[in-house]
Amino acid sequence: MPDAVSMGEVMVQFNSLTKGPLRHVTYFEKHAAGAEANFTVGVVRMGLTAGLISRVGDDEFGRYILSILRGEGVDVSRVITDDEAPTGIYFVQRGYPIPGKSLSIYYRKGSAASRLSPQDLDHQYLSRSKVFHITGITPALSETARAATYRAVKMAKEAHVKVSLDTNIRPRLWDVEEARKILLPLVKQTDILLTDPQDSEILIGVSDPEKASKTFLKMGPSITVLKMGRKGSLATTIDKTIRQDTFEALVEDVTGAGDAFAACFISSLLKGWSLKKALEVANVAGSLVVTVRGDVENIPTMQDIDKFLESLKKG
Ligand code: KDG
Repeated sequence: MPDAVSMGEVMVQFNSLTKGPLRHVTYFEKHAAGAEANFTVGVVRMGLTAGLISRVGDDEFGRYILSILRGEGVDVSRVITDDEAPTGIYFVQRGYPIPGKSLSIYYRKGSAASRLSPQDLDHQYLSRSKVFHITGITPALSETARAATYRAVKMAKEAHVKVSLDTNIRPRLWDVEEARKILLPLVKQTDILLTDPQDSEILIGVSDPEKASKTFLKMGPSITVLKMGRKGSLATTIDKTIRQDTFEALVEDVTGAGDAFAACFISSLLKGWSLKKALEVANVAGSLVVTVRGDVENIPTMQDIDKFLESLKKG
C-alpha cells in the first residue's frame, strides 16, 4: 500500500503562454494538475510511494491525466473512470491584475471528480497508508465529495493513519463562511496542518503567523506550518518554532508551489527527518515550482534539492 494517499480532483490545466487577461491570450499550454494529484507526484519524487483517490471522465483529458500520473509512478488504481461526467479543466491567468500572481479560472462544475462519494473509498487502502493528505478543495466540490472527505478522515483516524490538511481555501469554489464551517471540524482531526495567513484569517480570525500557529495547535494538530510565500514559512509544535526564508526565484507561475511544499514537507517527516530539514526541503521545492508553468514539472527529487542547496553554499 502507498506511504501516502490523497483524494481530490485532478484536472487539465491550460496555462497561458503570455501574461495578462485571458481574453488576450492566444496560446495555452496543457498540463496535468490539481492540488492533491500534485501532492502525490511530489511524494513519489521524494522517493516514497503515493496513491490518489479520484474520478476522471471517460474522455481524452481523463486518459491524458491517467497517463501522466502513471508515468510519474503514482498509484492510480483508485482513480475511477466515470462515463457520466467530464474531466474538469481550468485556465491559469498569469501576472494580471497582480504582477507575480496567478488566477485559476475553473470549468469543473459537475465534473467527474465532483461526483466523488463515500462509496469510492477503499478502507484497506486508506488504513494501511502512513499519511492521508487532504486539502480544503475537495470538500468544496460537492456534497458527496464533502461526505467522502469526512468519511475518509474518520477512517484514517480510526486506523491511526496521520492526517495532513492543507487548508487551500478557494473562494471561487465556495463562500468563506461555508469554508470555515466545513474546514474547522477537519482542522480538529488533523495531525499536520499546512495553511497561510489568508486562510488563517478566514478560519480563526487571526492572520499573524505566530499567533495563528499557537491557536491552531490548541485545536488538535501537533504540527502547524504557515506558508507565507516570499516571506518564508514557519513550523510550530508545542515546544519548537522553526523559521525558514524563501529561496529567491524568478517567478513564472506560482500555481502548485504550495502542493510541492506540502509533499516535500510531509515526505521529509515520513523519512524521519527533523522539522528544520523538512521545512528547508519544502521551501526549495516551492521555489523551484514557481520558476516554470505547470504544477508538477519542477517538483524536485531529493538529489536535485541537494544540488540546489549545494549551489547556494558555493554562492
Ligand atoms: O495548488 C494548485 C492548485 O490550486 C491547482 O492545480 C488547481 O487544484 C486546483 C484547484 O482546485 O485550485
